[in-house]
Amino acid sequence: MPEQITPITLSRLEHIKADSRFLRGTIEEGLADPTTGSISEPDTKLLKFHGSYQQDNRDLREERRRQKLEPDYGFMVRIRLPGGVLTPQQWLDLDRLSNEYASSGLRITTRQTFQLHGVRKEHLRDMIGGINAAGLSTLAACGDDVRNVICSVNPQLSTVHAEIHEWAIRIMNHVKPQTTAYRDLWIDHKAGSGDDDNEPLLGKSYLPRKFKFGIAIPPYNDIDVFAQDFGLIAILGSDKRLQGFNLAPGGSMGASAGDPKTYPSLADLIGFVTPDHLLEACWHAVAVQRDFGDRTDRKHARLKYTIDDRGLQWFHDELQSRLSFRIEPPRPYHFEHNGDRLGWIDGTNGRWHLTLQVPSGRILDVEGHLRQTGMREIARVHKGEIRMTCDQNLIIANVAAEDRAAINTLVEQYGLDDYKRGSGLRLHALSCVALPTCGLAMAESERYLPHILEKLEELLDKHGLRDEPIHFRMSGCPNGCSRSYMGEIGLIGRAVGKYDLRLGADHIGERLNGLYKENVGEAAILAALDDVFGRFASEREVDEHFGDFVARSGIIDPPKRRPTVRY
Ligand code: SRM
Ligand code: SF4
Repeated sequence: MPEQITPITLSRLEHIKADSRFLRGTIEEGLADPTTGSISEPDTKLLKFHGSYQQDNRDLREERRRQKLEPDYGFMVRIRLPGGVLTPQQWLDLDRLSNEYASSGLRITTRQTFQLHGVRKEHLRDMIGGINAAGLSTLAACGDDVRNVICSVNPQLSTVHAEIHEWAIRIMNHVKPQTTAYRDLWIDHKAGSGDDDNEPLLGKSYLPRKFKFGIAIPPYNDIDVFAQDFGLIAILGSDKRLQGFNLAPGGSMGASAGDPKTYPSLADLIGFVTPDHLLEACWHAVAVQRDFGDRTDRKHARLKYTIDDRGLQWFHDELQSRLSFRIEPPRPYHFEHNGDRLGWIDGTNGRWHLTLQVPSGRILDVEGHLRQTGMREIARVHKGEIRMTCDQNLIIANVAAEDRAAINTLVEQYGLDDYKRGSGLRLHALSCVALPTCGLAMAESERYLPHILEKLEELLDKHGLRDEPIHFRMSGCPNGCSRSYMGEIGLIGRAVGKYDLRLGADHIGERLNGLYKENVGEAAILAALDDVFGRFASEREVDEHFGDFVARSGIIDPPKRRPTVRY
């Protein structure tokens, strides 16, 4: 009997990618078509690799449908910014581009970079071309490729931070797409044939799904290293010099509502590599996923599923078999927390760094609050750089002592000193974009945050918990873009006005939260938290964090901690 071979049914996107002539498709023609504000559906998939999503204003959908108008199309443009560092001039360039071509200012993302929303099709080239003219890029900010490589923003250890930032850039450059389509389309304004293109790592079908690297510098897990497809933990010696990196594959948050085959997961440790081996390890980690990731079902295509299906040991051995060196056992490290340290910090280089809290990362002038103008004025006088954090905040970094007063004046003048106000929970709150731009949103997030924070602060005041630094993360759907499964309190949108209330993640990014109330509205959320806050206030142990209390007291039985190897 001949052996039966089961044909593999590739997902439709695999065909679109493979036939795209290295991400060209018919984007050039679509941009030139003046009869619509949109591009074709296959091209919208390819456009993501170029750093842009076609969206439409969901607030206007119904009205435009009634008026028989096409949806109010606009494009979101995301910048690739490994390690999240801008010069003041680059800030001013982005600020100008946002005013000329975007609708809602600059939006700092949970991966240390920017999105600009509402760019019209006819301005997409001006926007992406302008970003490139500023010395930045959008290539691989979205799509089935290696996304923006993030790293710890740790001004206190500025020499190590600078070194790690360099590694983030090096990894990004080592694994990014090589297609000439990006230059052809956005800089030279032509389609190009792609005949001479080659993608030595990604191949012509690119990756099965997105792939995320992030580097943490203990004791601060300010990037949520275990939420990365491939987390890297910088290991420093007693002399504070970099020895190498622990490797932590298999994290990611995304899940689909009602589909138990999809779930958030934290990474586990498989070993340690020295700096000279890092790029080789990263390249082959991507290659393993390229070769073994599921190309038939996009909901099952992240590295976590490849690892869960085949085993962590299998992944280690497969990676090892491709490397020219031995992966060493993981080395000890210790994390203390996974949030930003707000306010002024004295750096080791004699310079000062000011971390500003930016609610939902939105830099926009609104009535009574001129954040965008304020940041523009700061960028005009600032001589250091501006760093973005994975908590959607920003750092005015490398300020000379004599320049602090001028920065302080502007911060106060434009009300950018949110970090001095508000509860501990407010200062540790993240929310994803959600409505009206996100096509996947099931509920509000960024727009709902101010309201729910006020309500939660009333409860915190009632229980004497105003200054308690509770990590609160909200997302408008189960994809978890605010890493909401890692909030000590997580709200995850399920329908308009309805959220899953999740509790019990730890304070250092090593344990996910668990479901407490499913698909509930605001009244039920507040009633539940009133009760749990009350118990926390009266029953907590000394210095016990909210998430740990909830887990210890049995209010919730959250998932096990990661990594499974403990130090
Ligand atoms: Fe995300 C899809 C926004 C970080 C998991 N994410 C989206 C899209 C593009 C919606 C879409 O596919 O149509 C959202 C655009 C909204 C809009 O209108 O702008 C979107 N994600 C964001 C941002 C802007 C949230 C924010 O408020 O800051 C973050 C941009 C990061 C960046 O600069 O690259 C963002 N997304 C994340 C993170 C957090 C992280 O990476 O640390 C996650 C969880 C980690 C992970 O990857 O699982 C995340 N986003 C997702 C998923 C779930 C993926 C999955 O494997 O299940 C989707 C849906 C998808 O890809 O199909 C998604
Ligand atoms: Fe959109 Fe969902 Fe991500 Fe929020 S979590 S930005 S609603 S995909």
